[in-house]
Amino acid sequence: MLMHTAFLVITCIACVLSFATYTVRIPNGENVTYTNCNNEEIVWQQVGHVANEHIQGDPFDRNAFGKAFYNANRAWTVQLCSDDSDGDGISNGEELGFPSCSSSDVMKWHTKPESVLLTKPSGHPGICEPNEKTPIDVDCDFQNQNIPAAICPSTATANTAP
Ligand SMILES: [Ca+2]
Repeated sequence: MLMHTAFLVITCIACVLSFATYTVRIPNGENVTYTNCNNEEIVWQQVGHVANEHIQGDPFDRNAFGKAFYNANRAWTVQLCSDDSDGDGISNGEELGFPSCSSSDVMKWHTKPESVLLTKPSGHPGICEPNEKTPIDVDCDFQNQNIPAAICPSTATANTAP
């Protein structure tokens, strides 16, 4: 039992450390927030995951941005910057406050990050946040169905109605 508990503690510490490592691999990784249904702004440092120790859900489950980041070999790339992983009509770069997705800016960010002027993140790159740019055929409630913190009570009621 003691060995089992020790293993879980070590695994959990390793998990938190790896989240922290990935956070610094994307621009503004420590400054991303999400405004929930109750109009509360939540700091969301494990940007690629659907939850963390402060947000309900499975912290090992990746959101759309987390899956894209994983597929990009866990690196900030021109493609990852340009893509709109959560489908809400705003690119990952725009949501993270990255000035442009040009190869020169992405390269500068890797070699001399302080030389790239980031703005405040405008949204969360892994949560579909409906806005005027969201394509009409995108259903953010459907896109966010695996992200407990992004499911609003009214949506849950609507989904369970006969
Ligand atoms: Ca978003």
